Amino acid sequence: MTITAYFAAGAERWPTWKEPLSAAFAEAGLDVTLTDTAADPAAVDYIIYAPGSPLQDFSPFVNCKAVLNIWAGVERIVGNPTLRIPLCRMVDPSLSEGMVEYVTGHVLRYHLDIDAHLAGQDGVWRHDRVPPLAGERPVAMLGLGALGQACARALTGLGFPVLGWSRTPREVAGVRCHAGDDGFARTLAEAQIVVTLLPQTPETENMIDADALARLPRGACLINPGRGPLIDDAALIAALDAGQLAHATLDVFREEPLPPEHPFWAHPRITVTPHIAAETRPRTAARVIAENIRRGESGEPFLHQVDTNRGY
Ligand code: NDP
Ligand code: OXD
Repeated sequence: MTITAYFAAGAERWPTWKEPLSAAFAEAGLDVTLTDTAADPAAVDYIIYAPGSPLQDFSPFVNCKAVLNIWAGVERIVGNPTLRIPLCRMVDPSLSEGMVEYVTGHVLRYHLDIDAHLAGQDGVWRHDRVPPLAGERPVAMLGLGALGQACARALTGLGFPVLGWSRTPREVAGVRCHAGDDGFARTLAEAQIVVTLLPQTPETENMIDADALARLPRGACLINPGRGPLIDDAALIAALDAGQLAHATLDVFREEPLPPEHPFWAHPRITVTPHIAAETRPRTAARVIAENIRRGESGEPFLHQVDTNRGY
């Protein structure tokens, strides 16, 4: 019997996703009718979804078996009261690769003091110190999920001592892992560079507040590719202005696009990137969607199913 998959991830994405999805369904041996309209919601077996989609009322999709999100983050759908079927988030190799490149790139930028060298092309030969090696530069990874672990592995591979922090205790080879409130304080106390790869949930909102920033060694740097609300914006600016924090690289914001008048743009010690740390690439992500449909059809558990109580 034909399976119906409704692409509700935005009209602008349909042209680039249609072909990779069809190819992935064929590769998986699935007979899927892929459509970008749902004239008969009761006929839809799976919804392919993205935050910001016009689809907000899931109640007419009475036979739908799962909503398959093409983003890793689910904060804009997880609390939807009409969503009473499994929700799966995106975990795919390209997302992880992109995040690893973004995080290692910005960690190395801070570690090597690249900004100072770019700014110092003035004829002065400043050979006044031996720069530290990676092994002398502890990095904290807040969040040890799919992306946090991939980044932690890449950084340990480069020789950085990595401290990891998660909600539940985790073990990651080569990473000093902590959990809970006490673990948070211990992780921050040593970190010269902090990377936030936590989901946005009621528990993580404003996790990087004045108190957390004060726990860092003076002059630490922050990289946030997680979500904007993880950070208390005013506390961040105050910590930068006071020199407690040396620099911040921010990829995600409470409001996106970040409004032109937002103080982050003009701050001399903030780098803004436009939510590009890790993009979902249709070619690889389509295979994850196909695999989840195959699982749904054969009664196997879905991959990457969101725990709606936990919020991620
Ligand atoms: P995962 O769900 O795999 O991992 C989340 C991690 O955060 C887990 O280790 C989890 O702990 C930890 N965590 C959650 N809540 C808490 C808490 N209250 N206290 C401490 N730790 C907590 O997510 P991913 O790694 O796949 O993605 C992380 C986030 O990255 C996404 O939610 C999204 O917001 C963001 N993202 C950003 C992109 C960009 O381009 N900027 C692209 C893709 C994702 P535990 O291990 O115990 O469950
Ligand atoms: C995601 C993102 O959640 O792009 O996938 O932020």
